[in-house]
Parts: sequence; C-alpha cells; structure tokens
Amino acid sequence: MNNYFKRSCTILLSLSVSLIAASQKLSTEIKLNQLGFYPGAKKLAVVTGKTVSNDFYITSTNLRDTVFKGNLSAEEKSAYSTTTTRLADFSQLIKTGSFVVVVPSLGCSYVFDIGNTVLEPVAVASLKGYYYQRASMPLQKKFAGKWHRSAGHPDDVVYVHSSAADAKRPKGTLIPSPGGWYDAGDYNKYIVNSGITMGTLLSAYEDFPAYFDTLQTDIPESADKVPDILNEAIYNLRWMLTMQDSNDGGVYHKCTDALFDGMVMPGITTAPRFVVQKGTSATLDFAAVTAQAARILKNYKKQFPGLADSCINGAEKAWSWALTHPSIEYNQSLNNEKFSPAIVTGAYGDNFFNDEWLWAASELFITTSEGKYFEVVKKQFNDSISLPTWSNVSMLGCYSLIRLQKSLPAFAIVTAAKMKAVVITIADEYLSKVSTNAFATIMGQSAKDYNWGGNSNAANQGILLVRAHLLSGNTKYLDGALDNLDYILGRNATGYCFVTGLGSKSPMFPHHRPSVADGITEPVPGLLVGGPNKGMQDKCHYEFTETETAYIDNDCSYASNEIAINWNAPLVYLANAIEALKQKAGYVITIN
Ligand code: 9MR
Ligand code: 9MR
Repeated sequence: MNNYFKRSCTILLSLSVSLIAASQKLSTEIKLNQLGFYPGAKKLAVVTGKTVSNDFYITSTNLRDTVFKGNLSAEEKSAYSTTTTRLADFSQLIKTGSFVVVVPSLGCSYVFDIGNTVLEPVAVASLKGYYYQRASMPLQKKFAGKWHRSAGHPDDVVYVHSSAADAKRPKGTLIPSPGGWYDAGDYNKYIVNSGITMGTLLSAYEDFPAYFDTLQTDIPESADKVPDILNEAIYNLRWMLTMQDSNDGGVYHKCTDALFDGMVMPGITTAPRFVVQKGTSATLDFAAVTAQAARILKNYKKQFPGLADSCINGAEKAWSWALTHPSIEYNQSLNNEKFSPAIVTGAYGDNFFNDEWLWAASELFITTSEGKYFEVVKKQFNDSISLPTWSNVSMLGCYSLIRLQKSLPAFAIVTAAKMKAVVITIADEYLSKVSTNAFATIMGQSAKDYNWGGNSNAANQGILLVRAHLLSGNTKYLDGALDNLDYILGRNATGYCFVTGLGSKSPMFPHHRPSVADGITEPVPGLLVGGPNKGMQDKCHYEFTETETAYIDNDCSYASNEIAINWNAPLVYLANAIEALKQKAGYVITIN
C-alpha cells in the first residue's frame, strides 16, 4: 500500500449522531490542500461528488468532536472538465490541530492541519529537492537519508560536439563541465532551463534575504555562514561557468548525452557527454544569471574568493558574444542533418530572443549601472510581457528592476513604473476571475494553463501575485497566491498533492530516473511534477483525459508526471515567500 491512506480519518464503530455512517470512509471527492492552513488564512475545500445535504463539518480526526459546521456553496460546473464542485469554506475556524472535512453521504477528507507552521514542509522540501538533483557528487546518507546514492556523471571530461567545433576548440576537444543539477527526470544539463531556474531562485533570495539567512535545508554546506538557497544555487552556478567558451564568451546550449540514458541510476551510465552549439538564448540567459549572481555574491567575497568577479566578467563576455551573434538559434533537428552524432535529448529550442535580451540587459544594468544596458531594456520592454517560462524570460528582468528600483538612476524610474503597472494589471485580472473558476484558484482560469509543466504556471502566477502584494501591501494578492499553493497541494481536479513526499496522496511514480531505479518505494522527495497536460504527448495510458484531469501518476508519463528544475523553482519561491510574509499578512495567530 502506498501513502494514499496515510492520513485518513480513523474508522470508528460508533459515531456521533450528527454524522451518518458513510462518514467513516475516506472520500477522494473532497479536495483540499493536504498539508493544511494557517489559522488566520482563508480555508477552502472543494467537494466534487454528489451530495445529499448542504452541510459539511470539520471534525477531529476520530470524528468525535465537531469543531465547525458550514454550508456548501451552490454547485458549479468546471470549465475544463465535467467535474462539478461545491465549495466548503471554513475560513472562520482558527482552532489549531489536526482535522478532517466530513460531508454526509460522501465521507471524510484526508487529515489536514491548522497551524502556524503548516507550510514549512513544502518550503523546505522544495528547496532540498535540488540537492537530490546534483550531478557529479555522491549524496551521503547524512543528508539524503534513504535516497543516498553514489555520484553520477562526473563530466570531468566532455566532448566538444561537432556542432560546437571551431578553430580553437576543434571537434573532439575535451573540456571539463562537472557539477550542476540534472534538469529533470533525465540526466542532462541545459543552460536555458538552468537560466530561468537560477533567476527564480536568486530572486527569491533577493526578495527575502533576511528570511533565507536562517532557512536550513540540511545540505553538506549548511554549516557555513552562507544561506542554503545560495549554497544550492552556487552548486549549479559553478557548472554554468564551465559552459562558457573562455576564448570568445559564447555559451554552449547544453551538456548532454547523445541519447537519453535508460531508466537507471546516475552512477552507472557510461555514455559520452557533449557540449553542443553555442546559442543566443543560452548565452544571454547565462549573462543574466551571472550578472545577478555577481551582485549577490559581492557580499560573500570571503567565502567565495573570486566568484563574484568571475561572474561579472563572464556576464560581460557573454553579452559581447551575443552582440556579434544576436540571433543564433539552437535548432536541434537542423543540426542533426549536418552534424554527428545526432543529439536527441531535450531541445529547449527558441528562435525569439527579445525576451532574453531584455532579461540579460536588466540584470547587467542593475549590477553595473551602465547606461548601454538600459538602452536595450528600453528598446525591448513593452506592455505585453507575460508570465515567465523557459522560453519567455522578460518578466524576470522586470521583477529585478522593480525589486531594486530604489537603487536605480532617475532615468530608469519611468520604465520601472511601467513594469509595476503591468504586474498589478495582470494580478488584478487574475483576482477578478477567481469566481469564474470552479476551484476558486487563479490556476485554471485558462485552458492554456494546462500545458507541459502546467503546475509551474500555478507557481509562477503565485509569484506574480506575491510581487503585486509586495508592491501594494494589499493582502488580497497574497491570498490569491495562497489559493494557487492550495491548488498545487491538492485543491485541484485530480485531487493530487503534486509534490513528492508531501500530503496524503502525492505522486509515487514520477518520470524521474533515480526514483524509478533506486528500489526505494517512496520517490525522491520535494519534487513538483508537471501536472495535468492536455497535450498528453507521451501517449501513455491516461485514466482521465480532460483538460484539467489529464494527469497520470505513472513513470511512463513524461508529459504529466516528470519533475524539472524550472518547475520546482517557482514553488520554492512561492512557498518560501508565503512563509516569509505570513506573520505580517496576519496568517499566523498566536494564542497565549
Ligand atoms: O526521459 C525523457 C524525458 O526527460 C523527456 O522529457 C522526454 C521528452 O523529451 O523524453 C524522455 O525520454 C523518452 C524518449 O523521449 C523516448 N524513449 C523513452 C524515453 C524515456 O521514457
Ligand atoms: O518543459 C519543456 C516543455 O516546455 C516542452 O514542451 C517539452 C518538449 O520539448 O520539453 C520540456 O522540457 C523537458 C526537456 O526537454 C528535457 N528534460 C525534461 C524536461 C521536462 O519534461
């Protein structure tokens, strides 16, 4: 038996009179954040089964004590599946403890908690997730627990692929490219996807430095005087630095096998590794990350001698390369017609570069104050910027300019103000549509939210709302961000808590090579799966196939059940931002 029923209500022979016999059984038709709720925050469960009465109850886990009674809202039909919903709102309940929702004739929900620290587990586990993705080093039992493993992919010597060959580094040249995180369920390392991931994690730190200063995730570096989120990011940053060709500043698109490794542990693979063609998106994403890292690491010069300097030098060299190669696309299928061996791993191909220019220019401008970068920001910025994805990174630059607006020169203030307006406009639109969504979330207001890695849309929408909250001080935006975290943790049409190792019903079979191959029942913890994806590109057998239910907890399903560093990062941001802000937002209640 897996963890489905880990925390269900206790089955009792005698029940209090208010609860009918059916309450004894766990009902998966009651969907809610399976970790729980802060005492001072909104508390919603969604009932997707047919009910005979309008009542719901919140009771102790043994069903003996009823602590709250409420009415279900009228039935609504969801826009993106045949699911019908009724909301159970128990926001007024502020008593701390472990409870269940009971709906007569349906049964009871998974056990959830009300408490001031209920979301700490997701904040910590999502960040710790990166440690488990580390290439080239063994994961010790002391830090990795039962998921300890030997090192995988040393990458101390990798080939310069023919697509990347030039006079100074001809085909077959060997370079070192060790370390970094595996991208996802596969064992390759991609600069473009590392870009948005690092930008999101470094921004989490820049937005909440005091909070992260004390957040411990029990990684090998935890004993040093550096915040763990930076320690973790630096592990990948050092790898990224190896991906720049020091001869010209260009950055290789990825460090990869030619073919995906099998579903095996990382330590046993022997296929040769390659760095492939330098490209404009990889090089500009690299410039953005290293420019941002440089200004953060300035404060850690003692701990990391020379690292901040290497970063800013790398960023400037990358920028120069991009100026002379402004639109070099990494087009894998075209390359495969010309070069061998053919490379068939993740493509992260992108032929639209305005957003990478905007992001790199923003970070370089903030770090160096040089006007030439701001010229590019001004040229590339327009009001139509939208939620970030790996191929659309404009917003990351805007977030940074907004964050650091106080230190910007006067001539940049107007642009930063326009960026703020865009963020607030999008946030207001999200909130205005909450009532049109049957799960009362921002996620799922559009069918487009359910694409490959859609769960990261939920988290990225949450970040945008956190930013709107930081800009305005208005708690309604943070409440919206929390609604999307509730989505990720169980208040969704599938009823899954989408983070491995958390909640009562979470993915047991992610498309994640170590989790498949390690012989351990529980998957590697703290990893966010992609979630419902109407594309179902993997052609696996899906039990449910509607837009918001097209998810299957099967390791076949890389289109709905893989994990990826660019999906975990916004979850790290969202969960930790909410933790950092919970006191001020009034979510925490201390009863003496
Ligand atoms: O494991 C791979 C996963 O990381 C990718 O997201 C996915 C799509 O590119 O491909 C997976 O690899 C599969 C490959 O594409 C086809 N043969 C089976 C591989 C494992 O399921
Ligand atoms: O997240 C990527 C998604 O947006 C693309 O549609 C998909 C197909 O190209 O690839 C996804 O990224 C995968 C990458 O190519 C290889 N590693 C696993 C990534 C997550 O599935």
